[in-house]
Order: sequence, then structure tokens, then C-alpha cells
Amino acid sequence: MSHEVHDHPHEHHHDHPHDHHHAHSHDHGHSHAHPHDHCHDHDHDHDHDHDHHQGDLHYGKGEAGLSVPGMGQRQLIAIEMDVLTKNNALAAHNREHFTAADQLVLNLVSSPGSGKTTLLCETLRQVANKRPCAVIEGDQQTSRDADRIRATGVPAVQINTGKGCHLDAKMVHDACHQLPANQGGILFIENVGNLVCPASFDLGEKYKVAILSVTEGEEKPLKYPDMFAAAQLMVINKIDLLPYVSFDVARCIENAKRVNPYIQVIQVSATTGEGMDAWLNWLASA
Ligand SMILES: Nc1nc2c(ncn2[C@@H]2O[C@H](COP(=O)(O)OP(=O)(O)OP(=O)(O)O)[C@@H](O)[C@H]2O)c(=O)[nH]1
Ligand SMILES: [Mg+2]
Repeated sequence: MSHEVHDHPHEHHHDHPHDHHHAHSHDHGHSHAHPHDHCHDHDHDHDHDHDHHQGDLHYGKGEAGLSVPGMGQRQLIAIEMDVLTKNNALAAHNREHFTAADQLVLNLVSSPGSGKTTLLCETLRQVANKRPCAVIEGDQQTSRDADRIRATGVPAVQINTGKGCHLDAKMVHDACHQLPANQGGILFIENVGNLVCPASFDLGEKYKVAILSVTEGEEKPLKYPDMFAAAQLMVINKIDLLPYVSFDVARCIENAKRVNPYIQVIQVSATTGEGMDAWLNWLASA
């Protein structure tokens, strides 16, 4: 349960083998005992190591790190390994192609709206006349982002994932076959806006670049640690908005380094161009 202060008289039924209705207000920082047995299979050791308060639930403590109703941890691990092993094999295949073509491939990951496409368009305007570039765009629906990229004159392929929440190596492989040869160039892959699933799927890229905008909050690296652990670089975007939001840049960097001591950090505004030089230098040296 989250820690916002909210008032929600709710009536709900849980799947576990008891039925209880409770109507109460949460005003967290609260302590209230829910007088029922817990039969569901999460462990309840109340270690209070983080900021877990009584009543909070953690479904990621099993071996699989997640919970799906009706499935055991072993079963989940077997499925995950099957999916990821196949993906990893295809990612390795992609990587061989990228290496053979001497291409730098970057996987841009972030939550929706952090400014990936805006940063890409600005980057392409400055880089594409010096080095061949291509873009793969991932979104659930529409080709709007690919259209924005094509407007810069750079070839782009849109991948729509439908109900899917991330790009996988097979999709990237198929998209590459739609793009012109890009020998010695840069291939930017803009992943689906999602700070969770894209962390697990290797696409064959050299680096993951996590974009975090200042409107999202400096605690995001702690809340979505897998993504920041997997990224080589965190780009803090929309710094032009810093005067208007309460975002502590130093704390954000500290949080990112807590989950990934090696992460590099660049601060930019994709709209004003501030910090773009540092980003372009990073690209040149990547
Ligand atoms: N003020 C400000 N706005 C920005 C900046 N970068 C992007 N934006 C705005 O943020 C909004 C989202 O930008 P996009 O580039 O579409 O973000 P995105 O990460 O590609 O979004 P999805 O593809 O939907 O995940 C747009 O309105 C942009 O104009 C920035 O540096 N400063
Ligand atoms: Mg986009």
C-alpha cells in the first residue's frame, strides 16, 4: 500500500481464502491491525528494514521476485528463464551484427514523457550530418514518434507492441532489416515508456541510457532500481524546469549511485539545449 494520505472507504474482496469487508480511512503513518489470517504466499517477516510499515505488502520477496495469482515461484522462474534465455540468444545475435557493422547501439529507457523523442530529435539534428544515424521507435500504438524522427531526415522504424510493455530482441532484429545499412553509425532504440520491464530485456545494445526528467521526482532510482542498475548513463532531462519543481538534483544522483555506483550522469534540457554538449561528447566517446 502506498503512503499517500488518502481517504478511501473501500469494500473489496481478496482472492485469498477469506472474505472480509473493511471500511476505514488510511492516514498513513497509521497503525491498524487487520484482524485476519494471511494465507497468501508472501513472507511476512516484518523486518522493517526499509520504510515498510505494518500493513504494507511486498510481493517481490520470493525466489522469482514477483507474484502471479495461481502460480508458484518455481513455475514463474521456469517461465521467466525460458523467455529471457530465448531473448538473450537473439540479443547476442543482434550484437554480432552491430559489432560487424561497427554500429554504436543505445537503448533509451524511461517512463512515458521524460523526453526521449525530444532529446533524440535534437541529437539527430546535431549528429546526423556527421555520422549515419537510424532510429527504432517502440510504443504500444501509433507511429507518432517515428514520424517525429523522420521529420529530421533520419530513417526510423516504428514498432508497435500492442499489449506488450517493452521491446525485445526479436522485434529489434526485425526492425533492423527494415532500416538501411548503417555501417559505422549510431542506432538509437527508443524503448516503450516504462521503467520496469525494459530493464530485463537485452536488445543487443551497447548501453542502456536511462532518461529521468525533473518532474518525476528524485526518488525514482530507488523505486525502480533495476532500470538504473542496468543503465550505463542517467540523463536528467528538463533541467529548464528546475526553478518550478522541487527536485533535488544532488539527491537524485546520490539515489542513482546507491543502486549503481558506476552510473554516469548528464544533465540536459532537450528543449533549451542546455547540457547538450556533455551529452554529445558522451555519445562521441561511447
Ligand atoms: N520543459 C521541457 N519540456 C520537455 C523537455 N524535453 C521534452 N519535453 C516535453 O515533454 C513532453 C514529452 O516529450 P517526449 O519527447 O514526447 O517524451 P518521450 O519520453 O518520448 O515520451 P513517450 O515516447 O511517450 O514515452 C513533450 O511535451 C516535450 O515537449 C525539456 O527538456 N524541457
Ligand atoms: Mg517518445
